[in-house]
Amino acid sequence: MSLVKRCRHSRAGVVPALLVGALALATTLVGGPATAAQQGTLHELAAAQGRYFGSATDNPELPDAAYAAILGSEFGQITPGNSMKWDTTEPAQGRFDFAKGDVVADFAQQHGQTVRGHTLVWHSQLPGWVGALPSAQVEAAMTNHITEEVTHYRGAVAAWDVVNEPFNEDGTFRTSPFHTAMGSDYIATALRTAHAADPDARLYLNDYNIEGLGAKSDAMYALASELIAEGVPLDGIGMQAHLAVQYGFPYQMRENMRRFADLGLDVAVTELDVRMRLPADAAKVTTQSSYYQQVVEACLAVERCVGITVWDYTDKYSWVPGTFPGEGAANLYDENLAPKPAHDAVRTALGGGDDGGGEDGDPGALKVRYRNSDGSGTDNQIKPGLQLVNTGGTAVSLSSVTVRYWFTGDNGASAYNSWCDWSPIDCSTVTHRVVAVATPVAGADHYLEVGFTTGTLAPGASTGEIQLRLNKADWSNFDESDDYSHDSGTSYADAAKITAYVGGELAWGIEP
Ligand code: 9MR
Repeated sequence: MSLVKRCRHSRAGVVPALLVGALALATTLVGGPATAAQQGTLHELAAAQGRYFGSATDNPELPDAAYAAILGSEFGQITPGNSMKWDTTEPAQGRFDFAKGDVVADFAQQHGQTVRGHTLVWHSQLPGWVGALPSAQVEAAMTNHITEEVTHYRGAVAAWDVVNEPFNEDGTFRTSPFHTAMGSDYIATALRTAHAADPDARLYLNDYNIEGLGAKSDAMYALASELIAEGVPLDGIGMQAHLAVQYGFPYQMRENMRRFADLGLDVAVTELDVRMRLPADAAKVTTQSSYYQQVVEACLAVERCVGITVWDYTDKYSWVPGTFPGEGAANLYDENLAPKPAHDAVRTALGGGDDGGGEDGDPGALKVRYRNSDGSGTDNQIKPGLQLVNTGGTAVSLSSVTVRYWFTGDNGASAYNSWCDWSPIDCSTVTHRVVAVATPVAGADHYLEVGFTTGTLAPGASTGEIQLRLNKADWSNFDESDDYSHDSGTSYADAAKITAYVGGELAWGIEP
């Protein structure tokens, strides 16, 4: 391993205090909240709040230069998704192989990041030889494995998930070769062994579905209380937080974190992602953003919550589609590495400005072009043709964009229908609905809201024409002449009275 132990490089905006042990201590790591709020990376924003913001990564992803650039700059902590697990590090008894884990640790060192080691003792990704051992030999194999791995990464790994996923959903202990051989004592033994190998590493128990109050987190709470009472070296609880929009937000996450903190433990969100059934739509994307935001808010509300790690930052390398067929879109960046609305929600929750896609604090450089495709301004339909153009230098994730065409309903029914008739980006990716303006103004008591379920607009690119149409449910006529966004031009031109938003923030045009 080429790591220079206990010595890390700093990078712009992060002082060298991002050292071993800083996971627990992270206090003022950047110049000041005002600067961070303007321009900070996710990690710098988190660091200004005394937290870290990290991502999982995996060896096959690191040669992807665009991916690695964001991983190395936006995040202050990384977790190897697979390469420190037992099947990789000790595939045959006594034969240790840390080559892949070292690649991740070296990446972290080069980018001034801390490492969460994942994971020492787990029933899964366990090489066959462990399960085949006679019970009487399992404890020695486990303690040897922990000692070798933790010693190897002394000074390079700040915190370890010593035991991963010890519980069943009902709070009973999960069966594993370790539990079979030692009963639940294997957990204390594992923690003591890890502590002996690296007294400076922060030692965690990590599990999923323990984010909210419930039977499983109660079991973790009881175990943690017991271990503390017995003087077992336990520093923190890792809450994986693999959430899904269709299952709701964990019940009272903040309270749950707080009760562990009240035991004197650190809490970390270790594997955050928020999946959904595909295809994504505006409602799911909004729910997802809100879940990400609520996790950040919960962590910031509990002093002992030391940081948040997302389980990789991009849909490009998510574990979700492979495990839950038909689900995905779980991460902060899309498959083209463009930030999604959830990214903006996290930034905002961390106290930063919503940058609407990562462009220097700007909500996004977009413009709307419009032509009137309606031969009559007094019939029962309104037919705007729209084009969205990226005028900036950074890709914009279309799922973070909405557009509003403002008009008046001219009495008649209050219910509307809207249609996308044709677009080269495919109408199935275009969402549209008519929304009543809460406080109507001249020229606008409604707007047609257009959104996108997917897609990325590269710098300079246009969506091409999106042919839209709307009518009242009673098919009564409009008088379009006084509509705020209406223009009689039948060729495409920039339209300042049609507004566009990135991550909910005005990015183009003037509202009525
Ligand atoms: O991200 C990991 C994925 O690449 C592996 O195929 C998978 C195998 O179990 O493990 C994934 O990571 C898991 C983590 O180690 C523990 N919590 C659940 C994670 C997602 O499955």
